Amino acid sequence: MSDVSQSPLLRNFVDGRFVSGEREFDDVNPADGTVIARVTEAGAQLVNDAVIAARKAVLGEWGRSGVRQRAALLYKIAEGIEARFDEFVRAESDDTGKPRALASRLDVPRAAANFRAFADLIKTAPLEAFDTETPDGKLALNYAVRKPVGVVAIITPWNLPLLLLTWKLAPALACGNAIVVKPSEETPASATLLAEVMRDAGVPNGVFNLVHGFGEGSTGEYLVSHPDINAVTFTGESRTGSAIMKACAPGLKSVSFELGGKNPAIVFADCDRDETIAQLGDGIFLNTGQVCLCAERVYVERPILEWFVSAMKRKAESLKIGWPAENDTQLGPLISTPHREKVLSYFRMARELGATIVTGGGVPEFGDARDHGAYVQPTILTGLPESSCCVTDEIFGPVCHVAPFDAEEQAVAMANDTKYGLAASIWTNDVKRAHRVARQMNVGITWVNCWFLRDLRTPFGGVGLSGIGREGGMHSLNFYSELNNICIKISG
Ligand code: NAD
Ligand code: 6OH
Repeated sequence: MSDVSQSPLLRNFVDGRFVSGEREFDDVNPADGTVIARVTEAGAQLVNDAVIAARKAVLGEWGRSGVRQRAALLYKIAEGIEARFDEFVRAESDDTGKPRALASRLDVPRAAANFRAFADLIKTAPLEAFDTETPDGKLALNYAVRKPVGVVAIITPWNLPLLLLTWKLAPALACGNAIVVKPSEETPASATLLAEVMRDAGVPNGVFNLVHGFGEGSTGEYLVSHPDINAVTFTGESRTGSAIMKACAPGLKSVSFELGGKNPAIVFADCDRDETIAQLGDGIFLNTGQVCLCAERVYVERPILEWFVSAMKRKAESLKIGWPAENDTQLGPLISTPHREKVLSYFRMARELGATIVTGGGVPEFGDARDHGAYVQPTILTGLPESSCCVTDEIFGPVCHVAPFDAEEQAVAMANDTKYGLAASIWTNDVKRAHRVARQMNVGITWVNCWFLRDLRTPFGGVGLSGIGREGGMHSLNFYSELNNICIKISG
């Protein structure tokens, strides 16, 4: 056990200063259960201070700042993240247990890329304009100008903490808003480091505020129900999205929700076999399966079912589960032991329902401090009915259920038979079929022969329980700004 009194204290950042909150809670490393930091929780008063500081910033110089000034600031923040790259990697990996190699390849570079992408975009974002013929035969010009929404609340989850926070923060800043962020209570470290980067980059006081704490009955709820918040952007569980929507209803705050998924992959017999196993293997197990886009339902054309199951089993068993800091580690722990308990409860239910556990299904044993961590084995299930909870619920672990199909229409129907609708992937070399099937997917994102291949200009979001709205590129700019249409009569 670590000496908690020696742990660093992660504080809130309000109006340009680091401040303590009311109570403290532990920040735990899920690789071995040690307390790595203490975190000070923002109560209702501090949340209110943060919203007041943000409002002051919007009403002040920042609210009148120009696009070039804001874009320059965003580039500076990107550079600030890169200058402290290793600290971010360590913070992200220690909080989540994800391999440092993964944080170095994905989370931290994407954080910097998010700022650059929206700095580029805001500089070139077009305005809409129309010449309008008037009833008296004259002409009017209609054009829309972009204004900040005001004070934006950002609430983020623990799986890709910095990536998802900056994905929302960068366009919100680009559009001239002031922001109050609440990261997940499980992963407070990278957001705290980001507050230092923001301060050092010269972000004006009150423009970026960070409050730490929990959701219901705590910081998150105080924030989303605060009457002076204009918009709430949230990534997390569908259930939480519904609670947040309720809190936003009285003030009619606008919302953008990126929520859970139970994503299908459809593997046709003509797929490129090695590529499919390599890339869909990531699509099932990356980040220990804790990516909202991961495939938890895999439908395989019957003639290659046996091959697929044994090849994916080999892939799962080849993944090196280890200490996050070791270079060759491919799989870290889950986020926490309570989350592992949830994942293991699905493994137990699968067994009770008569599933075949092709591989995994349990907890690895290390004989060292990792046995106090939240590790779980990568797991493949077969033989469950489509109606079973293991096939309908988002498990959010390194696990998938594999089922056969005989006809394309059957695969499409099974893939779409869900309340979620975030991402689908299709694996085939038949280009006509790829287009045909992709268009039938009832999701926000369809990948063909790839997975999690991102272009930050594209629409990103889900249907059904997977979300409300789209972010990415112009979709983000449209959420984080208000358009004021100006109609000016030109002649007469
Ligand atoms: P979560 O919903 O439990 O928590 C997310 C955030 O919401 C945390 O900061 C939490 O403190 C806060 N929160 C909880 N209750 C709240 C309330 N009543 N009011 C205000 N804030 C509240 O999600 P999680 O467990 O941290 O993350 C995992 C989930 O996120 C999975 O369902 C996953 O699919 C989803 N996710 C979706 C996307 C996407 O883009 N669609 C991306 C990443 C994660
Ligand atoms: C979910 O866990 C991953 C979300 C990814 C993004 O929001 C993104 O922009 O790539």
